[in-house]
Amino acid sequence: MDNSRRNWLAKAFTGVAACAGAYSGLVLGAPEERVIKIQAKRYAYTPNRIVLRKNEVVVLELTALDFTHGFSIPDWKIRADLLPGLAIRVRLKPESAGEFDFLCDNFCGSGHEEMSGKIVVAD
Ligand SMILES: [Cu+2]
Repeated sequence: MDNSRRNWLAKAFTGVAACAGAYSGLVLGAPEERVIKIQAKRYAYTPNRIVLRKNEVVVLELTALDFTHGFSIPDWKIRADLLPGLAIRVRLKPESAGEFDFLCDNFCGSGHEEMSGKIVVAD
């Protein structure tokens, strides 16, 4: 995919996010993006270890089951609130290999501090 097409897709995706599903056909029509579903529930993400390839565009689709958990990747300055029952999509393109922690940054109870996971970016 060339860059202009990729940029177009990025814009289309932003529009979809803003329109709350009104153009859901466009999401389904966006090819080549791997969608990884993650569930958040006191006090864990499932899965909690996600392996990506460098420069791979992926969409994390996060769904909280029981509480408005947070989702934060501090190294990449990315965060989102995960409203219960709503699939929240976070688009990523990791540009360097390594291991990056993600964590819940909305206090959710006694196990909150352990609610975390790891994104492993392979070269
Ligand atoms: Cu939490």
